Amino acid sequence: MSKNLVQKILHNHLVEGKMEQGNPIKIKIDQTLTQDATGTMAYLQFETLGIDRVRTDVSVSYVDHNTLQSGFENADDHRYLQSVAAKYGIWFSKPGNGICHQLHLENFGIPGKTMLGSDSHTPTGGGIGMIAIGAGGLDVALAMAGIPFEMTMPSVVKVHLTGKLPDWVSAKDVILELLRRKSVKGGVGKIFEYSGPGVANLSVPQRATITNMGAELGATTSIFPSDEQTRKFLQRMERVDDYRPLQADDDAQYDEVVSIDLSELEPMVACPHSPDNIKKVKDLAGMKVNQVAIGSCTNSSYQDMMITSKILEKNKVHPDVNLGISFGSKQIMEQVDEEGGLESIIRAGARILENACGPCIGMGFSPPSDSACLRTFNRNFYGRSGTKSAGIYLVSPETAAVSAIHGELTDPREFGQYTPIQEPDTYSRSTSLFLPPVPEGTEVEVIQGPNIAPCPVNTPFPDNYRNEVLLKVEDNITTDHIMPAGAKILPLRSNIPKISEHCFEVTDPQFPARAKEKGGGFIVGGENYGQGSSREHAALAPMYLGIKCVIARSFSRIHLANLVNFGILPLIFDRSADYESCTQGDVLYFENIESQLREKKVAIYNETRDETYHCTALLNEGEVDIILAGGKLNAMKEKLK
Ligand code: MIC
Ligand code: SF4
Repeated sequence: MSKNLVQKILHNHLVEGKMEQGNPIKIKIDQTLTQDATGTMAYLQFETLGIDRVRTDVSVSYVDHNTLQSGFENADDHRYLQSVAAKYGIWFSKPGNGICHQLHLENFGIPGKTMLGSDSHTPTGGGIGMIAIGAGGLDVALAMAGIPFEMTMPSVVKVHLTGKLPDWVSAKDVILELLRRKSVKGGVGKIFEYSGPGVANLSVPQRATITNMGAELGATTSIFPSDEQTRKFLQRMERVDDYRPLQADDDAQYDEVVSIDLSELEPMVACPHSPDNIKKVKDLAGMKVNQVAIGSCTNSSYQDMMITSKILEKNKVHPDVNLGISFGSKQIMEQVDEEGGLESIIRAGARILENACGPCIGMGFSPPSDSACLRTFNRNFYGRSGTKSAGIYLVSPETAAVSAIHGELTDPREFGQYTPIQEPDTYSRSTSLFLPPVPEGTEVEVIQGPNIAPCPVNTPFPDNYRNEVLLKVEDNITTDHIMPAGAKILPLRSNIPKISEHCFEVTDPQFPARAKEKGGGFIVGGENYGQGSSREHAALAPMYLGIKCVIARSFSRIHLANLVNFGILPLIFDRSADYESCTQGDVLYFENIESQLREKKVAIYNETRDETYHCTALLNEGEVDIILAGGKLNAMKEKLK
């Protein structure tokens, strides 16, 4: 039977289950990726599994999120990560080397392989023809131990590309157009597979920009075929042996088709505070801009940086603008320098930031109050930049650089002659900040500093439970609302008791105190609850504060899995009216949870309003066992017994 590309790769990796949409399947994972902000918890959990060495083809631990080291906390995390990597046969990428997704694409990505990463933008690997999926740290820890990854078989959307991008229109504009059409929840339960004659006109880094930001659609992942562009990319990286061509069969079937004519696209902008709040740049042109940031895992490739450099050449950054540039990798920085591009950037008055996530996760470079800030990043959630009153606008590097010169949002097509960027035949391979796995059998001591607390474990789920609704929130609540990041909170990622004090800080700073006073309780959420990052801290912190159940109108994929992993019951209201009626402070009650969960239906009684809410538990048998055991680690230990 003919297959699409997703089906081909999943079929090659299928361990259990039937590949029919909505079915639970288990797949073999070839590669894993972690970053420092999720990595410490992932490795603490991995260590409890008692495995001597990772059981993947390749596992890489990157340090890119928290590189400020404003106290001992991060430096200790990095030392712990380095020692764990050495002990268990994992590659280690030192701080300063670059951003995990860009680095992985350049150094490890292989068409046709599967990858699980403890970061929601892991689908960047889809740019090189991988099935690359973001997940919580625990799932990545299990994958490193060789345990297949379980997921619900997604539907496959064909994105049929025709035409060629016009000058000044960028890969970023392709994904912004898709976000305009589909919204931040339009991709939940789906994989986006790109095809059509337009694909050949996009380079691997351009494709990676598109698959990276597929995460903003809520998609499980996105993927491009592997073709001549892929071969050229791998050749430039001196890895041509990793190339293999991969295409869908001609008569492959899809669940849905979307068509985009690249030649009709225009420069786009995602307005505050959501990546799907899309307008055309020309319709907002003239808006005063105070800060511009170019970089992040979405737009920090050689092409992105060189076009920035060409635009800045012989120009000056506007006096009212601060322009910050972060290169995706040390290799890209060196290559841009070799081509003379760094000089133009520096002379124009840009600030060169570290090769790391930096401002994308609020690690410095926060914009001023009430300002408008252009960023080539992927997320503009409320408060994420560190300045609640600032408006973050997501744009392409072309739009960002031209606007930085003008001091106002400018359609880059007005800039003049477009200089196409030619990639070098080979990159000056820069690998000095990569530490390869040490040979098996080498004695390595794992060093754990005082900020690194053990990962807390939940208690078995109660059969009957009565407590208050501690918080009710609206639609599209992000993990940045639930467990904010930024320079003050991120250093606490290895310490759940401490970081829990900041849970829901953006929405309701009293939440942690209230949760402690009431001994836990319920959270009520709207649609797409927990969208955004893969951070399992958004489940771990509520768990630590005693939350037993989140009842929402719908959930994002990764957060739902993280809630289950840590023994918090996710339930979906059957009727929207019940969400409307249920109020913060109401007392809720359920009983006989095990038998109700086995039926996938749970009745919640609201004592305060004398109402019964009928809810659905989207959990398979294995997941019910996990909830009842108080989380995945407990359930695994039960099984091992
Ligand atoms: C993000 O972009 O939100 C992050 C920070 O990279 C997160 C991971 C984290 O919170 O550590 C993600 O995307 O998963
Ligand atoms: Fe880093 Fe931002 Fe990419 Fe997350 S989205 S991995 S914070 S650059």
